[in-house]
Amino acid sequence: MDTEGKAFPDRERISLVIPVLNEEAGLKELIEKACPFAGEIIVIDGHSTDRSAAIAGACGARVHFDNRRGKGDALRCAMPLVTREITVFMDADGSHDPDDIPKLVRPIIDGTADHVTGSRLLGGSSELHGGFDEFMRLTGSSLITAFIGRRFKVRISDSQNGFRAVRTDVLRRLDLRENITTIEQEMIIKTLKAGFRLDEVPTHEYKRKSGTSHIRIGKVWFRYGYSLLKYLYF
Ligand SMILES: Nc1nc2c(ncn2[C@@H]2O[C@H](COP(=O)(O)OP(=O)(O)OP(=O)(O)O)[C@@H](O)[C@H]2O)c(=O)[nH]1
Ligand SMILES: [Mg+2]
Repeated sequence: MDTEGKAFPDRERISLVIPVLNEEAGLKELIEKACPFAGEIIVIDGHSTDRSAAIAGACGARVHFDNRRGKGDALRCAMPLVTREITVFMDADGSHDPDDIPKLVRPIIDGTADHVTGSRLLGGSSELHGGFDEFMRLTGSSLITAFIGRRFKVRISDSQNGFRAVRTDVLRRLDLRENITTIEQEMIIKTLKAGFRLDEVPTHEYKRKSGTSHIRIGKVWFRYGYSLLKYLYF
C-alpha cells in the first residue's frame, strides 16, 4: 500500500469495508485508489469463484469470508473486525468512487453526524434510470425512503445506497440482522430509531464497471417491504 505523500489526513481513523462477490476485474484498481483514504481495508469475500480474494490480499487488504447468506451478512461479518473509529462501506463494482470518502466522513469528523449516507438522488446515478428495471428500482427505493422520512419526520433522499460512513461504536449498537441488501435500509431506520444523527452527502453512482448485479428484484421485493414494516413499526 504505497500512499506516500498523498494520504488523507484522517486516514488512520477510517476502516474501509468492501463486500466482494466475483469482482476480480476492477478490484486491484479500486483498492489502490482507496488506500490513501483508509487506515485499514477489510474485504469480505462471498466465496468468490474468481480471483477476487487473492487480488484483495495481494493489494494489502485484510480478507475474510462471509457465511454465504448475502451482502448484509458480509457487512455484519466485518463489524467485529474493524479497528478504527469510523467505518466506511463501499461496493466493489466500481459504482462508488473512493475520492468521495473525505466528503462522506466529513460530518462525522466535524462531530455533526453519527451516520452519513451517500445520496444518489443528490449526486446523480448512472444506474438508476434509463430502462424499465431501473424505473422500478428508483420507484421502489423512493417509496421506501418516503416511508422512512414520514415515520421519523426527516427529509432524506436515499435509503438504499451502499456507500456510507458510520461511527464504529454507533454501528455496533444498531443490532443489525438483515442478510441481504435490505441491511442498507435497516441501518438507516435503526440509526433514526435510536436517536443517532443521520446526514446525507451527494455522491455519484457510476455504472457497474464489469460483471453482473447480484440483485434480483423479482425475488426480493417482498423482503424489502417486510423488513421496512418490521423495523419501522415494531
Ligand atoms: N461478500 C459478499 N459480497 C456481496 C454479496 N452480494 C453482493 N456482494 C457485493 O456487494 C456489492 C454490491 O453488490 P451489487 O450486485 O453491485 O448490488 P447493488 O450495487 O446493490 O446493485 P446494482 O445496482 O445492480 O449493482 C458488490 O461489491 C458485490 O460484489 C455476497 O453475498 N457476499
Ligand atoms: Mg452495484
